[in-house]
Amino acid sequence: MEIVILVVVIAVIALVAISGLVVTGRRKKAAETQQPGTSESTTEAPTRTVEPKVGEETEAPPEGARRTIEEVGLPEAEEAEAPATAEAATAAPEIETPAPTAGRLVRLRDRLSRSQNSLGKGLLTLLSREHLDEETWEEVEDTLLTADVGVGPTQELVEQLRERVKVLGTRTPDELRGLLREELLKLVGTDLDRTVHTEPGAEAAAVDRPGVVLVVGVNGTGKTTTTGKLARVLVADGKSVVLGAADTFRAAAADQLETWGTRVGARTVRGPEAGDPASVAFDAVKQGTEAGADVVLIDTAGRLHTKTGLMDELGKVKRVVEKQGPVDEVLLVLDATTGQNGLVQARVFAEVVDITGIVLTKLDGTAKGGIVVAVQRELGVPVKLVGLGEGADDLAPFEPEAFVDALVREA
Ligand SMILES: Nc1nc2c(ncn2[C@@H]2O[C@H](COP(=O)(O)OP(=O)(O)O)[C@@H](O)[C@H]2O)c(=O)[nH]1
Ligand SMILES: [Mg+2]
Repeated sequence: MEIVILVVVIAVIALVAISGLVVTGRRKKAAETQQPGTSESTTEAPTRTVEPKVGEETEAPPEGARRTIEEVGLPEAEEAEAPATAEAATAAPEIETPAPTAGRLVRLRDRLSRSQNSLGKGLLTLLSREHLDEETWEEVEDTLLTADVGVGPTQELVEQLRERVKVLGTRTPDELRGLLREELLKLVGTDLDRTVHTEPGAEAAAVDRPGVVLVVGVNGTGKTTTTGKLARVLVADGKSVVLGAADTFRAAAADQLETWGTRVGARTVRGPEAGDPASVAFDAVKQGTEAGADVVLIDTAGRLHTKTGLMDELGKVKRVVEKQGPVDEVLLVLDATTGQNGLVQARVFAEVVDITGIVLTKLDGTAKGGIVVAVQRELGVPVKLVGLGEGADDLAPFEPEAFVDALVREA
């Protein structure tokens, strides 16, 4: 008898629970698309609710939370009713007009010379000494090394200067300035191709695809900022841009990129938090191609926690994108203030992907501009862009002459 009552009670409870699930189930449908599979098994749930915190460097994001390429298509319904579109209907977002890009480095050179002046001034002061003895040359060497020029290039420069100063005999400050300018320019290099390749390669004529740029680098170096600034540069040049938020490690990263995009009217393709970066990158290129965009810029996560993790992820992003066509430019973003550490990072990234250009950020906050020379030597890849501040238009094409002029110009 008691057993019968017990069975009846359990049955009633079960019925109530099931009907409750059905009702709320409908309401939760949208939410469930964001966390696929949470209802299929409760035993696995705890691993899925572990979400990465900002700045956390896990070796591998929780696999369970990842989506496949097909699944990424799902959130479209949510996107349709996203506040951004609703906003657009009520008040068109204000689209900014970025500053022209020509001659930016010259306009921003004050930022550069304020921090770099010590290098040029220091060298000129030393070279103006009446007697250039061994000790002075050592000081010249130290000055260059302190500015992160690197051992090899420093020795070359000192050798050249010694030779030319000897030939010069008497030295006027102007002569010295000219000489130093020439020699520094040789080190920086004037014949490298510093164009950021945002145009699709020749093969694209048949396929009609956008140019694809991949932005890589360690967290905090300025990747997202640079991607945003670059989008502005391209928009200012009359191009249509689609952004890919392949840093899926934290939602804030995609938001940050989207904010940059919205400001210039560029669309941002994003995926679920902790989703597969490669599928977001794939989607961005796909959507960019369908929309007939000129350029797709892909921002990535830079967790340099383990080299293998990075290799797997970044290598995969590139490979997956390449299923639709080549990547036209791989920009490595380096924080100029990190000095030698930046060079170590550069080396690791170069092993993972073929870097085609370097972006040196935060040159406004360091006197170690010599890193331009060192990193080019290290990777055999030119510095193409420099970041000179946090402002939206503080990204400049790297021009060797303007850079060296800023180093040696009279204060
Ligand atoms: N002063 C200065 N700050 C920069 C520059 N580029 C980026 N930043 C700042 O560096 C911080 C990290 O940038 P972010 O783009 O989020 O780095 P990410 O983690 O590589 O994507 C932000 O506070 C940026 O404003 C630059 O050229 N100069
Ligand atoms: Mg970022």
